Amino acid sequence: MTATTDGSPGALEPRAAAASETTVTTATSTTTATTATAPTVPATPIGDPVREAAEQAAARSVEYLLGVQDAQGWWKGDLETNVTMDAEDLLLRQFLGIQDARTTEAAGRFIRGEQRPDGTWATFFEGPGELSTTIEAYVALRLAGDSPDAPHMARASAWIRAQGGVAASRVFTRIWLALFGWWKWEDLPEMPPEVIFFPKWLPLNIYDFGCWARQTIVPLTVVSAKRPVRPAPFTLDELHIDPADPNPAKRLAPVASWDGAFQRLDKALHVYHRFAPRRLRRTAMNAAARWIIERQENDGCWGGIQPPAVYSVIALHLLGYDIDHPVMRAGLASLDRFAVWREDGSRMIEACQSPVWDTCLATIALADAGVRPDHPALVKAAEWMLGEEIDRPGDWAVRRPELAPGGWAFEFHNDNYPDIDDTAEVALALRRVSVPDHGRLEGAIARGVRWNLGMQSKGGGWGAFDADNSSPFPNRLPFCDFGEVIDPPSADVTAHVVEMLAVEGLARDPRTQRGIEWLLAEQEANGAWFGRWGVNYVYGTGSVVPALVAAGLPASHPAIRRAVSWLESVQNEDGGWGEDLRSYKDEEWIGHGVSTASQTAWALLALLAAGERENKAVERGVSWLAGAQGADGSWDEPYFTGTGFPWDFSINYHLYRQVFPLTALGRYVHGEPFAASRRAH
Ligand code: R01
Repeated sequence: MTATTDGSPGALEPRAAAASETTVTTATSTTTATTATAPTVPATPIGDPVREAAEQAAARSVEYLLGVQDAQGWWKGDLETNVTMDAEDLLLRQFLGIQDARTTEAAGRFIRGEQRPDGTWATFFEGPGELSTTIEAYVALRLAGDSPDAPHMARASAWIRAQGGVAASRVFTRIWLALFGWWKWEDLPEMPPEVIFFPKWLPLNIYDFGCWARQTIVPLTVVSAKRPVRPAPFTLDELHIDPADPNPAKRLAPVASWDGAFQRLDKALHVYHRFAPRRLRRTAMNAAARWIIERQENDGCWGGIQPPAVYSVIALHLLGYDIDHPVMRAGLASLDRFAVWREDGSRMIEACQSPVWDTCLATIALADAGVRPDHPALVKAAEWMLGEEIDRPGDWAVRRPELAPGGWAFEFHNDNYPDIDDTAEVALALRRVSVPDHGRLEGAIARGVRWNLGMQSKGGGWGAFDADNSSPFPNRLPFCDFGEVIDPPSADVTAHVVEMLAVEGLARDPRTQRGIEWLLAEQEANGAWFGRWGVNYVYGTGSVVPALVAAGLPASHPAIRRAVSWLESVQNEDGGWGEDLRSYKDEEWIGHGVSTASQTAWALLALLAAGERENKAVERGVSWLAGAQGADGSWDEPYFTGTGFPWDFSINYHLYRQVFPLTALGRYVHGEPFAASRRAH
């Protein structure tokens, strides 16, 4: 895929005419690609306009998707999040003294372009202004030279003050400001580097944190112990309600409450900061440095995600690694690879990159659309995925020391953190492809199955990266006021694993059965499942129903019926489905929002799996997808339908709008994958 984005966020305009005005592109590659058997669905009845529209839309989508595959076999859509990525990148460069005019100017252009008329920045399309994001964006623009008196800046600072100013922003934001003396280190929660010595059975040891938080917190313990202050190029009085008293005292919670107890623990840690034995501190910081360096990936990054890379580079720098040290050089070079340079001269930072995830989902979509298992594009994709298998232990082995490796991560480089979701979906994708080296493919799937089985949590569900990562304590720390810091089992990941195990013939295995029980217990009163990594109940339900059916639950099962009724009840007038991100905060929005391509597809996947192919709701959904498709076979989707952390961190995966509709249309036209083998069981 090119390094530019298609992300001109405009309203999603269903292009109703597209399906009828264009006849099927009968380019040779499409014709050969889509020649496939359709064992479960009869041939097109004459004059079935919905089916014809679905076939044409799928054919165009196949063509589009094949056209954006990389020559090496992978797919990767841009991963759009919010401007804190861009702001923190500029703040890092300022802190290290490595700013360059071209980068600053392009990042400033991007940040400016994301500001809304009210002066704020949001964390997702059409979202509300968000205080910490707006502060970080404002500071970054000041670094880029924008005057505090410029109208767009004055609007932002007035809004920031009206929201409580810097004092009301999150811990990460105030840490960034403390690095330049714009906030006092003393006025931040403590996170001592000595936590690195906590044994793995002690509450609040680093392996009790989700891996993304762990990789962020370990370097930040070094930074907050060092309390560095670099001279600020300007003051930021305009971001405080009262610059003379930037941190008005807050009332403590009662001693007998969890909050009160952790607030007092934090006070004790502030005292400890002053009296910590110097040698213990130094040993702890050296241990942290070793921990960080051991986890640096071959490409120089950490965990394939941007925030840990930024903080690791700062921490190592504070411990004496200068800019020219190989570890630092590689780390800084890796940060440049998170940048997407766009056609308008702006530069967007991706929080991470999703090639493995996008490639397995695209492979499944093409296979569902009838592309032959030995089609060169699928073979190439499968061979690339096979090369991405991770064959060594990572942090996950702390909780599962006996388990043999064998899984996939989400990104290009993240060998220390394969995840259960990617492993399940890659196995499902590989199962759809025939490669010349059959044994290699079977071996990789078998190792992935075994690893996923070994990563099951105690209660029967699966988390994303770790087993049994459900401690209640990390969330209580005053330091942890943003996003998720633990990785407990979720319905969407558990569903993907159950589906994969069922397809691998393990539906009757007691471990799969425990996963099914866990899923059934997680269904909410409305009949839907919560979406941890996708927005929201439509994603959860679209993941769970196909899994339960694949595992042998009859479509008549009460849990499936309740899910079907719920989906029917939230379908939009236009025939599509949409669920606003506000559903994470406000029950009114559950199941409701502007129709989007990915969410409409998720609803259809559930309904089709539940045997509802003849349901009018399905016909209307399929028609919506066909009508919303562009002439080039792609869909547009300004709305964010991916979840990093519910509400706090949202993701617009630019390939979701292409792969999920194709899967849904393909299954509508050709029937459910594996339906025949399921009947045979
Ligand atoms: C972040 C942050 O930027 C970030 C970036 C990516 C993720 C988590 C999980 C997966 C894999 C992929 C990416 N799958 C389970 C997803 C499937 C759909 C998470 C966070 C922001 C703030 C902090 C991510 Br603190 C730390 C990291």
